[in-house]
Amino acid sequence: MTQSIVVQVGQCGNQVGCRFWDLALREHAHVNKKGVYDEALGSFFRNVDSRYCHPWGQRSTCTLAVLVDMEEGVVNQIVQGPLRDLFDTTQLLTDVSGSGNNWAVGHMTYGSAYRDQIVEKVRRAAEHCDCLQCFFLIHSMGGGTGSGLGTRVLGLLEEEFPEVCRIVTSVYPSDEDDVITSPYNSVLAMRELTEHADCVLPVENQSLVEILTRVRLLSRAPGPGVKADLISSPGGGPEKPFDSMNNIIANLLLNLTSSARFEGCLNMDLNEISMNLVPFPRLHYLVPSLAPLYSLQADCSMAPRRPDQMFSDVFSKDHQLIRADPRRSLYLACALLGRGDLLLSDLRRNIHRLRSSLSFVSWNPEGWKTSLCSVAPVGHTHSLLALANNTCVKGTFSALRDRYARLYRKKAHLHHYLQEEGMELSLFSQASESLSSLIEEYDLLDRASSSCPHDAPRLQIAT
Ligand SMILES: Nc1nc2c(ncn2[C@@H]2O[C@H](COP(=O)(O)OP(=O)(O)O)[C@@H](O)[C@H]2O)c(=O)[nH]1
Ligand SMILES: [Mg+2]
Repeated sequence: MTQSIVVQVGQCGNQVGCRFWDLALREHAHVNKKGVYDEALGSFFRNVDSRYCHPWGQRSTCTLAVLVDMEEGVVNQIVQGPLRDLFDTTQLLTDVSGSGNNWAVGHMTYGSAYRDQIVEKVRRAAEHCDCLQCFFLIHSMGGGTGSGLGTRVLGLLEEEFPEVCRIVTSVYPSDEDDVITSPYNSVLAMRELTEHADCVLPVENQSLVEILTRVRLLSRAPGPGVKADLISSPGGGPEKPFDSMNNIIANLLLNLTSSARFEGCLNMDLNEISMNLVPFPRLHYLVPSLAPLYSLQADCSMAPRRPDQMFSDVFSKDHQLIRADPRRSLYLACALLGRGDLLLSDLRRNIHRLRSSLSFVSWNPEGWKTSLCSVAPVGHTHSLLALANNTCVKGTFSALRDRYARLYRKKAHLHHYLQEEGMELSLFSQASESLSSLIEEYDLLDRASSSCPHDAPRLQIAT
């Protein structure tokens, strides 16, 4: 039995993480009605002697998680809320003043101050594992703690546990983000992700906002309205601003981890994701798309999606969790992770049906990785997650580089960063060069593919 440890850093990381735990417990409670600790829980939870009962019925269960934030508010809410008994209080780490939207404060100042405590907490979580397979880091790119300290934690995980796979869920800021310095924080964090992660699942807040806007339009259509139980905050209570967005990200994580948590006829180990989808070490950004997506939030006056519709959905622009259209760009590889009543024949038929409309690199035309988990998400009969290693991701990166360049040209706000010990101007130029060369690597693949069309007709040789 293998285990994974979730490290959630900063406000966004902790809020998304808690949504994941809440929904994961619901799924386990749905399958295991007795509410006792069972093997399926063992990949992300551990068994503890507890008198308490969690909101969805499980007793004696504690997450394999480390919660880090440099202000207290979010973590305090979690430990006072309905999920409080899920977290071992020795696995929490907070400070009071926060990182002030400054990557350098998180990465350099708090990173140095809390290095040993963080390593100690991760080691303690690792001691509960028979075979530690994977770290899941959850954070945002635009703030200070998740972005700065989160990426410092990523480097520490690599140093201390080099053999354990590091999968990062990174939330990219929207255009109207209220953090003015978010382009700096994101570009500085990008270099760390590119160098130290095995896989990164980028999620753009702007894309989530657009999905939710469409959901709202749909739910105004005749029908009973938005499904309250799926958008409420963890364990009940009033909805908070990011709840609906975090619900989508948590569902991405649920689908991703379902094979590790439940049985299936075609299981995928988490470390197979990077092995199969990442042909070059730096090009490890996997664009996620989910189906059903709209009925996660909207009411089911929307008919459930049939399996073949879901397969079309995950390749459509409207279902991507970043703003991109993978059908118009080049695939290096693609994973399809199905859940519920999907069959192997559904996978095969749909890959066969769709492959001619997608372009794959010429040296990996059959770059598909598939898995099936028999347990569907609660309230659905099936679901599908696609992870695309696709050059379309460079659009998000180019937009970020442009926003960064606008600030950097005027050297605006730089003094806040440079006053932190360990922070140097050269780190800015190295980070922006790293991002530019990443974009260039995707560009090169695109150019190579357009200069050598796979299906170019061959010359007929007269005989
Ligand atoms: N999707 C999502 N984005 C968030 C959440 N909280 C903050 N953000 C975004 O994350 C960025 C700020 O990072 P935050 O996590 O608040 O900062 P930190 O606490 O210093 O890591 C901004 O782009 C926010 O819009 C959240 O719960 N969900
Ligand atoms: Mg914060």
